[in-house]
Amino acid sequence: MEGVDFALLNTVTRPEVFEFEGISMVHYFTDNWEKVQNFQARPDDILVATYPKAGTTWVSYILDLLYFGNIADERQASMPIFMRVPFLESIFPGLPSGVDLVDNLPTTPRLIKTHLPVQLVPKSFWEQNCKVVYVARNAKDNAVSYFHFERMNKGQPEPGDWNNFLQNFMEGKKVFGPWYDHVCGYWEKKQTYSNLHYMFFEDMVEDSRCEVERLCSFLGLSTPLEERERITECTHFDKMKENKMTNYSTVPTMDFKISPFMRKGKVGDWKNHFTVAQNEQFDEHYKQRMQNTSLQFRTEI
Ligand code: PPS
Repeated sequence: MEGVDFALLNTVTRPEVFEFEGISMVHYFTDNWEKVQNFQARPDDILVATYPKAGTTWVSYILDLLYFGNIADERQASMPIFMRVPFLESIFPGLPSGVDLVDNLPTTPRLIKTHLPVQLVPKSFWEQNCKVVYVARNAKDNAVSYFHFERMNKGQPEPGDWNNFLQNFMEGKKVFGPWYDHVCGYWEKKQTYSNLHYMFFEDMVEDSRCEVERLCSFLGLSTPLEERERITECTHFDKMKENKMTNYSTVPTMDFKISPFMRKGKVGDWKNHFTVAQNEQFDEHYKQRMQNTSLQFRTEI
């Protein structure tokens, strides 16, 4: 992989969590802060924003194929998704920073990933009226996926055991802050910023064909039906799990023996993790945290 120093990337160690700009963060997402905040977006940039583990990679790959699927070069075969859709605020040893990757993207539009909560997104995205695709996932499955990701990824803080993780998740102490504020923040933004397309992971699992069509309509693309069908197939969980360019198997900080990046891709896996007591406590807390929003999630389909 061009621009990647695997020996250095292998030196990544589990970071400590600290309070930063009002949310929990680790230094891999704050060390480049000035450049991130001063990032100059272009009007045709497309921002894929999510809370971690909500379906970022899935939607990033759909967008990549919609825009660049027909380019007959080595890109699809040799450039992993995290290089094609750079993670703006990231700065890991051995990898170019997200900002540098975006600045060196050879293609237009630039597809850019962020996990920043809405209030920390660099201002230029709003000033340039960029299109923003936000993907949200129900809190219970999102928490389970995040827990397994922290277990397998040295670039993440120690998750503790499941109960410990869940308490921290509810208290908003996970990296990128409280899930509740993240999903509600973008939902509020959508009310005044019309270039924001709000999607749900559950809708994608239920009917990804329809979600691809909605994405095209938001993006103003007239992608033919056969091409949309092909993209829907290529981005199926099983295909993406097999595909080295989308399954993160090239990233040495991740230990797939502990848990693969493409783990289950399901709605409702939380039922295999939450005890009855945890579920009751979570539901009660959720009601309070989400009482002032019209945003609704499905925890099963
Ligand atoms: S990250 O690290 O924040 O960018 O992770 P992210 O891509 O947002 O989320 C990873 C979870 O999304 C699932 N996934 C999919 N599910 C269904 N279909 C497809 N095509 C797909 N691609 C990714 C992935 O398996 C993770 O969820 P879990 O529940 O852990 O399996």
